[in-house]
Amino acid sequence: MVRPGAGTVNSRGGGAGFGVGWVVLALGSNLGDRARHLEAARRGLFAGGFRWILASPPEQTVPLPGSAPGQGPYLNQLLAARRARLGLDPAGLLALGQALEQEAGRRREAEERWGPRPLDVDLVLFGDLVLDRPGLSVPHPRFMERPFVTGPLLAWWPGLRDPRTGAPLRAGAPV
Ligand code: A4P
Ligand code: MG
Repeated sequence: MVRPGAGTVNSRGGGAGFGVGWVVLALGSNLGDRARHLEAARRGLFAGGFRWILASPPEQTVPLPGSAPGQGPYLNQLLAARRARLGLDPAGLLALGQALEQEAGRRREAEERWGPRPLDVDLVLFGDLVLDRPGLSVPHPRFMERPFVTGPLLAWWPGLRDPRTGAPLRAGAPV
């Protein structure tokens, strides 16, 4: 059984199509005590209404091509919560993630594009919702390209498709 906020568990979410009832966030950190930043984010998200019950093991990843040069490796992790138990809409969830980024010491206005950061919280999927408004696109526009995102998603929901295009996710998709 998963103990939300208290550690990480690699659980299976269910079969094909199961993903529509779930909301998925991706965490990333490559500055400071990365594991501590992720842990604080897990706790803060849960306390803020994102009652996650699935968490992938934190994975060390090299900066994606296009990232600012000279930065260290990331710790990335995925969290998933039941959409029906979520006390937040997509904008509220983005705001919660950004507040936690700030608490971790992130100062977005002083950053270079794709520079190092203590915490990044990305809204990856909100069930099968497709949303494009200024400052918020769901699904996250680049989630299909990132193996550290598609890998855990496929482990939880084999057969999951991109809600935007209907394309099936592929493990080890190109970065
Ligand atoms: N925004 C729009 N949609 C979303 C969404 N679904 N989730 C807006 C989160 N934010 C969303 O994000 C820029 C703007 O995107 C925000 O104002 C928000 O309103 P940001 O967090 O300020 O900056 P960012 O994260 O650097 O920008 P971006 O373009 O979202 O970058 P990504 O795609 O998050 O990639 N390498 C490794 N190994 N691991 C990583 O996690 N992450 C990045 C950043 C680069 N290289 C990486 C990793
Ligand atoms: Mg981001």
